[in-house]
Amino acid sequence: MSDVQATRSDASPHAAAAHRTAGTDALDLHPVAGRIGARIDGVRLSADLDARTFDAINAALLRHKVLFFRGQHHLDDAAQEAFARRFGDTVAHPTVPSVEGGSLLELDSLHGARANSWHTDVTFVDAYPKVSILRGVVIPPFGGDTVWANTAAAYEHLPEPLRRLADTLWALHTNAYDYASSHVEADSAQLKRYREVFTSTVYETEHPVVRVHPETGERTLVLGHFVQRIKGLSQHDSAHLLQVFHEHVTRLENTVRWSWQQGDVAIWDNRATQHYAINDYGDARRVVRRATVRGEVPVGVDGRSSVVLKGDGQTLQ
Ligand SMILES: O=C(O)CCC(=O)C(=O)O
Ligand SMILES: [Fe+2]
Repeated sequence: MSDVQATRSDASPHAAAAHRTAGTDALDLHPVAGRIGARIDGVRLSADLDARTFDAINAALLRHKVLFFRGQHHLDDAAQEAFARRFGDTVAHPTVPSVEGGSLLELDSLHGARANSWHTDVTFVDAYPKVSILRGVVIPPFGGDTVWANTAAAYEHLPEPLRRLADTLWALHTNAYDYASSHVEADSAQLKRYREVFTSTVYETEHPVVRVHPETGERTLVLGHFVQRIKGLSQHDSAHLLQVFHEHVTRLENTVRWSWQQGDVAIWDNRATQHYAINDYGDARRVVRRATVRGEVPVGVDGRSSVVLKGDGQTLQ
C-alpha cells in the first residue's frame, strides 16, 4: 500500500461507501462538504419517482449520508410521507403525537422543540429509524441551520486503538436521558411539558457502540444524546470515554451544515449520522416536519444484536 493510501486520503468525496453504491450518475449531484452531504438538483421528490431515479437517490444517500433538495414546495404532509414510503414503512415517534392524519413528527420552535444537541434519531428503541426525511415548513430569516456528522467516517478516522476499543463496547440508550446536562434553559414550563410527553413511556435499549451498516457493510458509531452510559464502566469513566468518542464524531471535518430555505428537504441515513439543530434564532418561528422510516435492529461487529431492556415492541412500531 502506498503512503498516500495509508493516510486515508479524502480525495474522492465520501469515498468510504462509494464502491458499494455505484449508480448515482443519473443525478445532478453536488457534494457540499468533504466527508458528508450532497445537494441534488433537478429532482421533484414524489412517491411516483421512476425506479432509476429513486435507486440513484438511495445509492447517493448511502454514499453521502445526507442529501439536500431545494424548492420542494409541492410537497404537503401526505406527499412527504408517501415519498418516504419508497424507502420502507413509515413509523410514528414512539411518544410524541404525530401531525394529524399521518405519522409525521413536527418540530415547532414555539412549542419548545429545538433539537440542539447531537443525536441519532430514536436510538432508545432497538430498530431505530433507518432514514429520516425533514421538510422545511417555516424557516427563520437567519439562523436555524442544521449540522450532520458522518459516523462511518468518524469510526474510520479513529486511531486504531480507539477503534478496537469501540468495537467491544455497548451502551445503554434511553429517552429519559439527562437533558439538563446539555441545556441551561431546561426548566421553562414549555420545555418541561415537551419533556413530559417525550418521556411518557420510558424506553431503554442496549446497542453496540459500533454497528455494521446493513446496506454498506461500513462500521458506524452508535452514540449521541440518548446514551446514558457505556456498559460495564462507572458513570465517571463512561462520561470521559463518551466525551472522547463524541469529539471524534463531531470534528468539523466530519460535518456538513445546511442553511435552510422554506421548501427544502433533507434526507439522512440515520444509521450513519448524528445531527444538531442550531438554536440561534431567538423567538423567531421555525417549523420542520419529519417522516421517519423503520430501521433494522443493529448488529455489532461480533454479530450480536441490540437488546431491549424497557418498553417492548418497538420492532413493531
Ligand atoms: O430541526 C432540525 O433541523 C432537526 C430536528 C431533528 O433533530 C429531527 O428532525 O430529527
Ligand atoms: Fe433528530
